[in-house]
Amino acid sequence: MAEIYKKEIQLKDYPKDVLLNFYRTMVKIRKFDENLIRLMQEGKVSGFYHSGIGSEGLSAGSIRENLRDEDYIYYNHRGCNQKIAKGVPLSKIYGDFLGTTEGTTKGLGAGIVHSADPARGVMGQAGTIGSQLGIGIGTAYASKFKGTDQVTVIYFGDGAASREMLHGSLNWAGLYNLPVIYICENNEYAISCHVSETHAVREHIADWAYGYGIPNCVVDGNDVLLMHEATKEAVERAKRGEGPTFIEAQTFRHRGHFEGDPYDYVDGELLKDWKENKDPIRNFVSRLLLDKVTDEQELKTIDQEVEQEILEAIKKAESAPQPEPGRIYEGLFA
Ligand SMILES: Cc1ncc(C[n+]2csc(CCOP(=O)(O)OP(=O)(O)O)c2C)c(N)n1
Repeated sequence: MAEIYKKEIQLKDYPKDVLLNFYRTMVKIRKFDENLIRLMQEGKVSGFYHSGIGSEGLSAGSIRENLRDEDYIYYNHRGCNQKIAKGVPLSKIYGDFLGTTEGTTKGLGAGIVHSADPARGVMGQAGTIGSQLGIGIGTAYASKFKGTDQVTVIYFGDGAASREMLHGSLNWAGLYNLPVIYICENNEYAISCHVSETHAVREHIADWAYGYGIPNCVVDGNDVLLMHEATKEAVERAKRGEGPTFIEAQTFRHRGHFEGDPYDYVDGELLKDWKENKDPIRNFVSRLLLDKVTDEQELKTIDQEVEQEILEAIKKAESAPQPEPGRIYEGLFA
């Protein structure tokens, strides 16, 4: 059944700029999120927001050094992490939340689940949990049909994995040997239901892939480099024409299901342990400093640069106009 992905990783095997790029991406994701929550508290952004704080390593590691603009991703509803790692400009993501014309949807106010940036391979999500498992098969099939080396990566949660769409998707991917990578962001909870309450699978969610003949593994999703290595192998396999891979990445969310969820169904000590001992950014910093790849001053400079970039992005998004009423008819075919 599913193996736990293990690999001895030496920091010296990576160029310094790549390592710092992983750090910068994770910090960008976290600060984006913190600032969006601030905008919500200031009453500038309304609606549900599903924070991705705690899972930055998973997205930065799998996407940053592995995927090109022409590779496709389907994000999940905690997917600002993935959009940022794929390079969608921050002002465009903020613009979607603020409902201004700077957004990827040019003012339709898409929020987290309906923004898309096809030029960067960000194909969006879908209205219901797990639907992306079905539509992602479309781009994967198209790449195979056209003979390109484009890879499709589909992100989804443990809750989404309990839906039937996963099985139809895996069957097609296995049957047609499609260049698709499944990344299950297993943060243990679907709203307030623990994964053990929603899955009949024997041990790991990745075990299901085994039944469809798809190579699979379970990986520590909070270790940015392990995540990078596991996904890199999957991308190479897909490009060699060897078909799909299923990666179950283990992580935990630091905040409730959505902003406003009291999150009282999780034991306080357990949450404290994830925050203090398994935080992807904190642990990566310790490693970088221990191996003397960088120093605190250099990391602080990156933090300040990212903070500045965030504030400029918010300003750009906020100062863009609201759409004209005619926007609603653009791109409408009926
Ligand atoms: C078909 C469907 N059922 C229920 C919902 C409501 N819903 C939104 S998020 C969510 C939980 C998803 O859990 P998971 O996939 O584990 O992702 P996580 O929130 O843990 O990141 C549910 C049930 C929905 N959007 N679509």
